[in-house]
Amino acid sequence: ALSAPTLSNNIRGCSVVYGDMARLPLKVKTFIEESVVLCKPDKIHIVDGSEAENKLMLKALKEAGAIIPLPKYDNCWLARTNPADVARVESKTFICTENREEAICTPKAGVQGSLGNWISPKDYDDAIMKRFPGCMKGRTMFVVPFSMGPVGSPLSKIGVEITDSQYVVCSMKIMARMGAAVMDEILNKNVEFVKCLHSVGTPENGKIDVESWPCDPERVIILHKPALSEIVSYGSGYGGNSLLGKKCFALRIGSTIAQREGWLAEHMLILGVTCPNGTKKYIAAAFPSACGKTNLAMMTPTLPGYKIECVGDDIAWMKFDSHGQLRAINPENGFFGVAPGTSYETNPNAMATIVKDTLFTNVAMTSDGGVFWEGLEDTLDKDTKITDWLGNPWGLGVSKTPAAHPNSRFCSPAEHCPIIDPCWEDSEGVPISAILFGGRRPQGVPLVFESRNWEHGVFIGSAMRSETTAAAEFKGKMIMNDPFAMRPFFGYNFGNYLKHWLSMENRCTELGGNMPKIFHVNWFRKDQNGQFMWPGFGENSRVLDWISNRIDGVDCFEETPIGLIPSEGSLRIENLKSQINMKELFSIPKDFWLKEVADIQTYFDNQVGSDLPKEIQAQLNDLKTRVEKM
Ligand code: GTP
Ligand code: SPV
Ligand code: MN
Repeated sequence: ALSAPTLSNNIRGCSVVYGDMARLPLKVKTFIEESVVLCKPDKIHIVDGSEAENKLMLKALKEAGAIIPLPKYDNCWLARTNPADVARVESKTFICTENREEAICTPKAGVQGSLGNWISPKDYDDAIMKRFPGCMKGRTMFVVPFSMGPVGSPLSKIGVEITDSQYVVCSMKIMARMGAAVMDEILNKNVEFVKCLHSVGTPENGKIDVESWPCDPERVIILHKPALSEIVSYGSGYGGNSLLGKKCFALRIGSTIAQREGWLAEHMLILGVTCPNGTKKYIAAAFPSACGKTNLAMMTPTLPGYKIECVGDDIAWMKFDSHGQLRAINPENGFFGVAPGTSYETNPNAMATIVKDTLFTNVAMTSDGGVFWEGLEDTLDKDTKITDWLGNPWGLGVSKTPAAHPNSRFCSPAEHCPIIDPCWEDSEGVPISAILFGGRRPQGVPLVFESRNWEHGVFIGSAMRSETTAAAEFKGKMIMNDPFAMRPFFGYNFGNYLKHWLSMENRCTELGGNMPKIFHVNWFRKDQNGQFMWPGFGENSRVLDWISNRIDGVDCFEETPIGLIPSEGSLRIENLKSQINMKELFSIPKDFWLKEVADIQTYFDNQVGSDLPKEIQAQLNDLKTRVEKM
């Protein structure tokens, strides 16, 4: 049942139209008071996370034309954003510290830094005062208590997001544990929480371009102040900009907490792989945005006898336990996955997940009340009409523009995934045996190679590069450095982040544990005709098979200058649907790697400078020597 409306209650003269004032922890009340004074909302709604409340909010969103029902499925909805608000905005994302060096590396003179943006405390305050005063006039302010990680788990962390977007509230219900149980946790245990303030904003001229999706793209800004555990986000309603538990908290603020407390907050999927002999291992993998984490995490293996189970598809919090075993939790509660490319062939488990309780954003719609995007062409029959993500009629083979935005997403509860791991909510986390790095490398980089040791593995993470995708604001395809797939998400100086990663080895050894092995994978190598050389998706189980053997210490590798690759015949390629040129797929062209080494050196010199740990420079020097000897 709904809690009784508490109309007599108000906070700083603003009436609380929903929620229990009596159960409000003092610190939360203070946060609401400050936000009310600043944003001047009409009303306050304290979110309890109940199903009844969720229904009311979805109904209100539907009546406002902000979401469209998808009657083909069960409780599924489509939101169309303002076309100017479709992805994260790295260039407008800032970390605020007293000293610049705490937050970012010092780039070489005359070079634009690309490892995060720093903002001074004064400019931080100014940025807020230029945007927030009165920004919620005419709107309701929602107060969303949420937990990253299961409520009450020792590894979990709590946040309170204040937002003027019902879309955000409904998405947060899927993506995080939220509501009254979390508020009680704050009240009863007096725990600290991350203060998250979000407004979709109001443009300076007061004119909202797209009534159903208010935002202020001109003045969008995403601010983080780790010292005060504070996040302030203005002007965008889109995923990573507005669901503040995700990238802002679990990665940016999270990485600063992790550094302080001696653990790792990473942009990684977590999967369990069971081998034909019944043994099970867990693997974490960092690939840049839209480079295959969700797909690997939910993979249907083609190799007989293998089983994959999903713990998480985007974020891992990892910590060594008292025995020196690295353990990981997925702090999230749902998937905010890339829609295009998801299909019954590539990811049947995702397809089964998204037909219930899912909030889609910027996908295309079918005339029978379903969804459509690039990759689902086979599901269409002749009479189905399609409306593209902008709301215009769209014809297969006729229209020149994509039906769905390339960064369109599904937002679904993790518990609906048919292969969700039985241990996915275990509070102690799952034991991690290997860490994978990877990216979109059309040239030069083999399907898989293993690092020589931990330090070499950390170097491989630091030198990661990948073709840009639609997940960020960059236009056109170019190869960009994306160390640890964390470039947009570092909460502190990348040089110190590397030192933190290097320090993990001592931490583990002192506890008597074994370090996980580190690998690099590349599903995206292309041949001379621009075709992918490796079929990917379920066939990636063949790579996991080799990795699993390596974890078990099987002697199935060959040394190369860049690391260990499968020895002849050790990567199982039987029964592949198409012929693979294994020689090409694993070739390590000397010219390419000489240039790669030079490019990495330039990158380190330009972007990391004196913050680069000497161990990492030494690894690059060694690689250079080995490649030169080829
Ligand atoms: P974020 O949610 O942005 O962090 O992305 P992600 O890393 O989870 O990416 P996701 O798995 O959603 O994949 C993004 C795109 O890569 C989709 O269009 C997929 O179809 C494509 N993709 C994923 N795995 C493979 C693969 O093994 N081979 C090929 N060729 N494409 C893949
Ligand atoms: C990513 O871009 O890495 C995502 C989507 O996972 S968003 O939450 O929008 O950042
Ligand atoms: Mn991501």
